[in-house]
Amino acid sequence: MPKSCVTISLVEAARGGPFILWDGLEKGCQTAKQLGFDAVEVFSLGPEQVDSAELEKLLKDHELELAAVGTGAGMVQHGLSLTSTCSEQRAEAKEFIKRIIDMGGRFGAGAILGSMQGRWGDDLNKQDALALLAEACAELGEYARQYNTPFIYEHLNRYETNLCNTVAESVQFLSRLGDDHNVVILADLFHMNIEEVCIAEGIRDGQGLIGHIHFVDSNRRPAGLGHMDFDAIAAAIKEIGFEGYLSAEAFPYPNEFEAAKQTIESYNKYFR
Ligand code: LER
Ligand code: MN
Repeated sequence: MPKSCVTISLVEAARGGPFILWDGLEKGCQTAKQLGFDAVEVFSLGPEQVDSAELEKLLKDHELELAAVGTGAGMVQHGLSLTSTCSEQRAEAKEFIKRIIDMGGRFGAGAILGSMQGRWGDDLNKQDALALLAEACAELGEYARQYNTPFIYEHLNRYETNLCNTVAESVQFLSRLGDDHNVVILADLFHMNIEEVCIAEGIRDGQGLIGHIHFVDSNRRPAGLGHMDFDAIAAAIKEIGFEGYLSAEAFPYPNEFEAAKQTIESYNKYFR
């Protein structure tokens, strides 16, 4: 059965972004526990912002797992991209992500590559950009193996990247890495609502490769507050045997607590 998860953002600069809980790790873990979530996903500025001992205690005290950790601050705060045309910048981007893999790894959580994948254009054509991205994903997947966690690749909608926009494109992209890579796909339902012909079909396209899901409605509000057909989506998620996390990456609408509550109610309705 898929597990439930809620996002906690520690990045003030990302205020207004699609994360549910914004009031620190302790308060976030309390709310997650109170509502019965299995796990939290943490979006931080980087490893130095998270005190591992504190996080370990909070997870233990609240009986929560760490589902995944985001790397987006590498782009938002530091402008780092794995497809930069500057090799030093690419190396810096990889190092930043490796430190986040280390941070999540000790809790069994994979790191998510979203906005740090960058985009092609200007001096970089699509094929060369995808080759750079493939090389980086292969290396970061290998690096993550030491923690027995996958590296998590998230394709985004066309307004956020022009590399991969659909599950099928991500599946094709990962085939460049051979059969023995350690990279899984993150299917974010919000991006899929923009890009897929049929969201349920898109989920089926990723059978065996989807390792994480951003559980959210069509308008980035919590699941159930938009026009997604969650009956069909949940059926596809069950059909592919997905047992990872359905992680709520949504606006804190109408407020943080109600957004988390709405999410767990939808999770219980469709997956329990
Ligand atoms: C942003 O739209 C998003 O979905 C994040 O999970 C990726 O950085
Ligand atoms: Mn997402």
